[in-house]
Amino acid sequence: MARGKSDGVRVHEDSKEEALAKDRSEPTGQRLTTDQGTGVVSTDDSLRVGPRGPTLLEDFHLREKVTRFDHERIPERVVHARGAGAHGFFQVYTSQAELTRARFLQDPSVRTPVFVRFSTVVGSRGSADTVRDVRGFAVKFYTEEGNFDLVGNNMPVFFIQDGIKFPDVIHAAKAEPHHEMPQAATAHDSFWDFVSLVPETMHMVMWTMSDRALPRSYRMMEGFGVHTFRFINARGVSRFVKFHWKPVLGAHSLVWDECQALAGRDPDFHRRDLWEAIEAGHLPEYELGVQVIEEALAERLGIELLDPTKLVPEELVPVERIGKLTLHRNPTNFFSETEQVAFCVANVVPGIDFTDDPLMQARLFSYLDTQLTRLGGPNFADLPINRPLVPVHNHQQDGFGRRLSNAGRANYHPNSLGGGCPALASATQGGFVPHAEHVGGLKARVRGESFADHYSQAGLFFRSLSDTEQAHLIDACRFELGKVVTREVHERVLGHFAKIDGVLAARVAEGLGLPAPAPAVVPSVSANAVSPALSLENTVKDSIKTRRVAALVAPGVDAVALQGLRKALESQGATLRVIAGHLGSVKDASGKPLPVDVSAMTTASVEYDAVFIPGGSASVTVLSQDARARHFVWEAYRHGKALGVSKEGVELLRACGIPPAAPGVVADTASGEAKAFARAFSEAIAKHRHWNRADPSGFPLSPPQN
Ligand code: HDE
Repeated sequence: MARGKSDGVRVHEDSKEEALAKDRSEPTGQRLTTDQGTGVVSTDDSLRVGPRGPTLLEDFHLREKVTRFDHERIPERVVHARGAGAHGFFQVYTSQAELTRARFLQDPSVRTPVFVRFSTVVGSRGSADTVRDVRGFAVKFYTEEGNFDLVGNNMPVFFIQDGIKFPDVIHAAKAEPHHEMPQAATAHDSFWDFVSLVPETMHMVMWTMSDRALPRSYRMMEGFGVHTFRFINARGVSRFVKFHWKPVLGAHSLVWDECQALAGRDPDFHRRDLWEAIEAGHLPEYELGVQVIEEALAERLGIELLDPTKLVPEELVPVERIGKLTLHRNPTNFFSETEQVAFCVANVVPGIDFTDDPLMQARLFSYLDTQLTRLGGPNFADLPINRPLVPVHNHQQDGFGRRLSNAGRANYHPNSLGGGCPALASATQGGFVPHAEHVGGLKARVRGESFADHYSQAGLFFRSLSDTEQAHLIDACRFELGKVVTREVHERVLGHFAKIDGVLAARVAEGLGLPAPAPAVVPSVSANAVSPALSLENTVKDSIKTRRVAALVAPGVDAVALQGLRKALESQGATLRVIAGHLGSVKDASGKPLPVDVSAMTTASVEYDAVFIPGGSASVTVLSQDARARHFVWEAYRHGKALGVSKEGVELLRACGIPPAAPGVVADTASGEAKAFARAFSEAIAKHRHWNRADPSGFPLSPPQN
């Protein structure tokens, strides 16, 4: 429970820390024991008869050790199997009492502890992070009124409108059942066969083919509750609400070519990025945003709020930022926390309620159900990571893995033998009272007419993207469909694309060697509308915090300029890594050793946000003759990254065929004014990518010929 602290801030969070601390063990001064607590004198040799004789069954330590090992694995999540988690806290900016009675949204001095798990959807637990996929963004708030789980994604819409189709879309998206290929990818026949037959998927297909499916970092992606929820205030007034997470660092993406290289070079790219940022004290932050819609206005919006394939454009209903989530601690143990955390859409607190969105309704059932298998029975809520902070009192009992002991003999309600305990909680005592609403109608397997428009928001999304983003999306469709061998699937998909946008359809068709389909006119309320908020071009681009800069060096490098730049970048929260042909150190221009951070052998430009080429003619001559160094620079250039070059460094640019005046290339040849150079380079890095380079798509693929 919340309690006072000397600094006047109520830190509800501390009690979760204490609860978890009980389950953590400090390794110092401990002795090895069995699970029964018996001391172990040797764990290297089993108990045997003579030095070369048989092993004895009586060796209880051997049997226990191997048995426990045999049973370490649990089933991975059927979707979202691969994830990374972190602890943090949430604080509301001002009381939201007018909108909701949820207690964690009332008092800005209360820090509510949270656990967040980010994930990919399609791949197995051991798959790569940088695949083209939706990302899960699941937040468990341990509030004073019980747990609230906001189990969202990094895209605001979903593939299907009704949960009954979830097994179908997931079966189609995951590896094909006969040979279990491909891993963690939708670039195969069964996925595109399904979407070509189910047009409601088209809006989400646009999102998954866009750069949103390739986040630069979990710290740099938006989150969405997807469904329409309700906020209920203390007077019982209900309003519709859509939840958003807005990353303070802005939403930024990788490019597909980079993602594919990273999947091999560092399959843990996102997991590592999250872990290292938190360890370095660069705490990931996201603002909680809400779009609030009065019930009376809902119909006038012209958007079916119960349809999870639709979003509400921010320009129509602004996103109000009401609080901030900060991730401040990495898990102590991946399995106990990140793997065993069990989110459930049905975990809500008074003041937040559901709607009749048919996708949400199925989710209310599915999450609890899946944990019964995944976590081995009904007692998963007792696990430390899932346990609410508030005391739990009820008559649920027994079952596999029960950790708690129910006290007394009265395990039923009502009872007199137990003094009537636990008594029911009224609304004023924290009891959850479902929002009362009239429902009625014909019992039938039907879908409303208001769910019938599958193309206008797909078109809105496509039209709202910048030219570069559209080019990336078209390339993504060409790539994915290029892996599909069934020609009829191509044709059916193009038929849908023609209803979304004529240029999209024509350009994808060209990539598939098919004629452009005839433009199809689809009646739409928003035929020419755009929503600038949907384009990543319009995100926050004002910081280089946590950006990674590679500095390429060889003997004779100008270390003074390099150290000066390092200081300037680090003072803004970025890091600079010195990369050379070998580890250890290289001699700089004055003969002093310059420590090397990374061997060129083990890294590549895709692991960095920007590249710096310091001066020093001997160093630059060596690098210009080194194909690997040239490839490093050229690859960063074609991925749109900022390049900083000092003095003679420009020769390496020339060796790569890169014009020193190209956008995002900051050359410091003349003045040598270190501060001005650092400022200009930082500004170029903060822009994230520079697409207006040589090739119109911003993405020339062929390296220069020497
Ligand atoms: Fe999930 N989803 N889902 N989902 N989902 C699961 O629950 C399901 C949907 C989401 O980090 C499973 O514990 C159904 C939408 C996230 O642990 C499972 C339907 C959105 C996570 C399940 C949906 C999500 C899950 C698998 C359609 C965005 C990972 C393991 C009716 C709003 C949570 C588990 C974590 C996980 C079912 C659709 C997000 C099987 C039936 C829409 C972020 O219960």
